[in-house]
This record gives sequence, structure tokens and C-alpha cells, in this order.
Amino acid sequence: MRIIMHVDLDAFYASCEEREHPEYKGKPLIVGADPKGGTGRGVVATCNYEARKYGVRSAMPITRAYKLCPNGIYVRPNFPLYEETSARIMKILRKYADKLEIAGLDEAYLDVSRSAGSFKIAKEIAEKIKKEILEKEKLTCSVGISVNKLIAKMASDFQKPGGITIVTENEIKDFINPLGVRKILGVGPKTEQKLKEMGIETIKDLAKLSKKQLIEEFGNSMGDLLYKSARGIDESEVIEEQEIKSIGREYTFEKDTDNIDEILNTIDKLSEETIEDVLKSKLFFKTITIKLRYHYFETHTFSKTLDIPTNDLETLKIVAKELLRKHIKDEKIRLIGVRVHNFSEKEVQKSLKMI
Ligand code: DCP
Ligand code: MG
Repeated sequence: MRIIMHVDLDAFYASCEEREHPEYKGKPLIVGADPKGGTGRGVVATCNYEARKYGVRSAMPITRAYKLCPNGIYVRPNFPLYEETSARIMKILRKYADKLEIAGLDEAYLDVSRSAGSFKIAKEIAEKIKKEILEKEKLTCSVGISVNKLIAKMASDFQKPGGITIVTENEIKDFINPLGVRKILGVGPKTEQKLKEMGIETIKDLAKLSKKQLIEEFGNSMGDLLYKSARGIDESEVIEEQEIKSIGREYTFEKDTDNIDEILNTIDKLSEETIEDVLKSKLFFKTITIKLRYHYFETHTFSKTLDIPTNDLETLKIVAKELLRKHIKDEKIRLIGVRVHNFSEKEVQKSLKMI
């Protein structure tokens, strides 16, 4: 039997901010765009549990949050802080796992089948993890423990903040039946809406549909996912990522800018730094992605995949700038990023190089 743990930090960005600014504690705190007295653009990234009492939620327009909670503290996200904190937390988690899969800045799956051997020991490990993260990082997390990733993730969400939820094989059905279909990883607002129109709201409802029906309605891969998930089945492994997935650089402007020369020069600089790392890694990339974050905190990424792998600086600069010119809106930019991925180890003959 497998024993899989999902660890998810509570109100992650907001908790990092509270730790750095103890004066925020106990007050509703919203991390995201500037509400500008109710006229701001952009969305809530996250908020602490005090703010959630007012109905504020992740991804909600900041104007709506401001209506719900005008007296809250509103701060812009400090991504370097969250990234550094996350990296230290993942290091802690790694010690306890046979295999660790980092699923986001604030969440990871741990395969503890061998090191725990039983749910009882797995719970003790979860308690140790919570204690160590609290002592070292002053942050709380919630943990789900079950026989696969799907149920472990649902379980970590079940008693937030701070809970440890164990769902054994025999308990899976009762645990998932009353949950909304949206709790299934991979089910977004569109699938949720479509299911709702079919009269399906809970996982119990979903389990009544045949595999054939689901595949007809949602296609092979989503149909199969829905069919298996409704039965608590998930065979996917916890996957350690050792190899480099992407290389890139980001820059936050001192002052938000719409000066196109300044933006293009920055892309050149970021491209140069990126290529330095690419050359060190001896890798060749096929895909180039730029990231644009506007002053109101909306973030977009745009990519282009080349026909052949390269490590060429000029190619990177040209494609990155072409992507920028094609997609930039007439708004001030807060952050810009250049990233390359889709690596291979072989270069194709130089004479074939093309964009
Ligand atoms: N996040 C975001 N936009 C979203 C959802 C999340 O920017 N729509 C960011 C902010 C969160 C972090 O990702 O702090 C982790 O996401 P979670 O969904 O785990 O949310 P939280 O950790 O904030 O809260 P919870 O206590 O519910 O886990
Ligand atoms: Mg979280």
C-alpha cells in the first residue's frame, strides 16, 4: 500500500507578510492588486483567514474585495519573499519524504510509503513537519494523508487551517462523496459549470455517470479523469524533479513603466543573463516565454516554440522582443521576465538555425 502526504501552507502569501509585519496580525490582510479606494484593477492573490470572514477570496476582483472589506490592509505581493520561504520549506519536507514532488510555491506531495509504513507513523511524521515549519518559518500548514495524490490533496484542504486529515482506503468513498466536483484536481470553472448543467454537483452525483457518458461529454482524457476521480482512483506517482525544467530571469522595475525602450533594453539584459545560465547548463532550448506583469498585478505569459533547439543569444533576444511587441497592452508594466524551456542536450547544426 502507498502512503501519500500532501502538505499545503495556510494562506501562504498572507502568512509570509504577517510574519514580516507583525503589526498586520489579527487584522484582515489582502495580498494582491492596489484597490485604489475601490477603483483599482486586478485581483486578490490571497488573503488571511480574518479577511476570509468577510467573504474575500483568491482570484476575486480587488474592487469586490474592497467592497466586502474596506478596512482591510491591502499589500502588493512580494514574490522574492515567497520564493525564498518556499525553497526553505521544501528543504525541510525533503528530509521526511522517500520522494518529494513540489506542486507549487506552497504545496508538495510526499511519498512516505517506505519511511512511514503505516498511517499511524505517517501522522507522527506530519506532526513533526508541522512543528518544524512552525519553529523555523513561523508558518502553519495543513496536511492530508491517504493512499494516493488525489485524495491526499483533498484531505489537506479538509481541515484548513492547521489540520491533519487521514483518509484510509476504506474511508475514501464516504470522504469524497459529499465534496463538490471542483475539489478534483483538474476540474476548473468550465468543467464545473458543464457538470452543473447536467445536474452533477457532488462527487457522489459524478459517480453515477458511466465512463462512456463521461468520455462522450468531456473527451478521452477529462472523461477518464472524472471517471477515476469519482471513484477515488489515482495511480499517478509522486515524481521527484531533478532535471532543470526552465532557466530564466525576471526584473521588477523601480517604477512601473510604459517606456518601450526601457522595456526592450531590459529584455536584452535578461536574455543575456539567461543565456549565461543556459551555456553553463550545456542545454539547448526550443521554447521561449516572456512574462508581463502590469501595474495592477495582472500577469500574462506568452510563448513561442522554435523548430529546432538552440542556445543562441540573438535568437532569444529577437523572439522575446517579438513576443513583447505582439502582446503588450497600453498599460504600465511592473515586472518583466524571460524564460527558456523545453530542453534537449543536442544542438542542431548551426547552418540550420532559424527562428
Ligand atoms: N494564489 C494566487 N491566485 C490564486 C490562488 C492562489 O496568486 N487564484 C497564490 C497565493 C497563495 C498561494 O498561491 O498564497 C497558494 O495558494 P492556495 O490555494 O494554497 O491558497 P493559500 O495558501 O493562500 O490559502 P489556503 O490556506 O486555503 O491554502
Ligand atoms: Mg495554501
